Amino acid sequence: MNDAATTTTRQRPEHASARETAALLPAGFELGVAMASYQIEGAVHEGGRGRSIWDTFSHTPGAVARGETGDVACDHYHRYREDVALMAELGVDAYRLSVAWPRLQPDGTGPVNRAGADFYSRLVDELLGAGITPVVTLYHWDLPQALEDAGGWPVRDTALRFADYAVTVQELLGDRVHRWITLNEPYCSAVLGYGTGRHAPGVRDAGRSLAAAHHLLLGHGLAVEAMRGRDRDGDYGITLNLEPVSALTDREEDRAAARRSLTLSNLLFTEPVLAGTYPEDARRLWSAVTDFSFVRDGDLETTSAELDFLGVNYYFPARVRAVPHREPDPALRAVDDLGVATPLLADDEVTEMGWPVEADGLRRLMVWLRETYPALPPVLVTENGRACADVVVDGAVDDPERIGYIDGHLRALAQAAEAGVEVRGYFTWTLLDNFEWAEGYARRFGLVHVDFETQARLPKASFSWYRELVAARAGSA
Ligand code: IFM
Repeated sequence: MNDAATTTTRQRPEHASARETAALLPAGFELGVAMASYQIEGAVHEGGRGRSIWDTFSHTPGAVARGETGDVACDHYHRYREDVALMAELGVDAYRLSVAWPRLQPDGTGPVNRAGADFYSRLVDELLGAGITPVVTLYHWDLPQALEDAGGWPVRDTALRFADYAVTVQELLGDRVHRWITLNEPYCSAVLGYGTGRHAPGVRDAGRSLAAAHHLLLGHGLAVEAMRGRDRDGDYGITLNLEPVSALTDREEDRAAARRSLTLSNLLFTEPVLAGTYPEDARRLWSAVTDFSFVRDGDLETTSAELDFLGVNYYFPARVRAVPHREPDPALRAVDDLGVATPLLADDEVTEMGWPVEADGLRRLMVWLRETYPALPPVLVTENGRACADVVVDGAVDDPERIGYIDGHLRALAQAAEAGVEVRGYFTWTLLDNFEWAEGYARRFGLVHVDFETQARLPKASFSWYRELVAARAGSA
């Protein structure tokens, strides 16, 4: 989000003990970890898996830092037992995993690929055997390449294909999995994938990006309706990456810029999902690039299908000021060229991703959600964590910045709960260092260090801290 240089400090941050933080969490609060298929599985040519847009993109010269790919990643496909054992050692209640669509339907449609189905079935059994609840995300960005070749998310048919795939996964795993997340961060799929080209499939087209956003949410709603029709007792949600947005100054132009920024980062997704409408300024903001004719009668009823929970991923706040558009001609503008900037501030603590750290932003975001959407379903924080410049010294990784980050955000969440937001749980991103998309392997978010040469896993200090937190929260420490 920010282009500024990264300056992670190595001082030990002040943080309370895990026990003190655990005591602040609401009763029944769930603690977990999250990972995603392409970032960890590897084995891209095994078990009949089809090609995804991330296989194509990561093999495109210049697309990913150092030309890195997810071909091997953490080799989780072969080492999942070891990884589940790490989760069991951590003591987490739940694991948020994602299913790779091309492992189950290599071309995005048609019969199930048995070897792919068997892999996820074994993984789910392993989790249940360890007393860990699987929370399954159906789409964490690995669209089958065949569907992209047929037009991808800018095309309405992809939403229908997604709903079919969702039911297929439910038929396979629904006897053991009852908690489902349709999409992870449709903002990234639509805006980074089809708008800025930073992510797969690497398209830069504002109109197609907005159509993709709509069809992603349509696919979400169709999937929820179809899955709920099959299992009324399941829990169905979507994960949105959202930002608490504020203007950097009180100047009218900065406040207007903040509103535009809010529309793109939050409202374009929260309004169709939580209110069954589009943000009031969307049509005006992007009138030069689309007439929104991809929105058909009845679609917004579908996108706003009833949810059992809202998944929220939070990493950083947006402090917005007005700047000139990069492209003067509105018809040629990128989807995110809204005349806004989110600069780093002088006293910002900044992660290895270049993102400013603001734990209280999570509280503000939660309160904003509740105030904006009175019928807000219970919230799960489905991702939150920090990339650090971890180093192995004498066989150990000391990562106090990550501990401080997680601790601070959990405390902010406890405050949001006290302010009346129904927050049910928190999944830290992530268990293993993994493939961080366009940034490759150099950005480490894990509680567990991975040596990508040997695949050795080494729990970091944050792993011990999180284990202590989980045990203290469970009252069993
Ligand atoms: O690694 C990603 C994840 O796949 C989606 N949410 C943000 C994380 C950190 O960038």
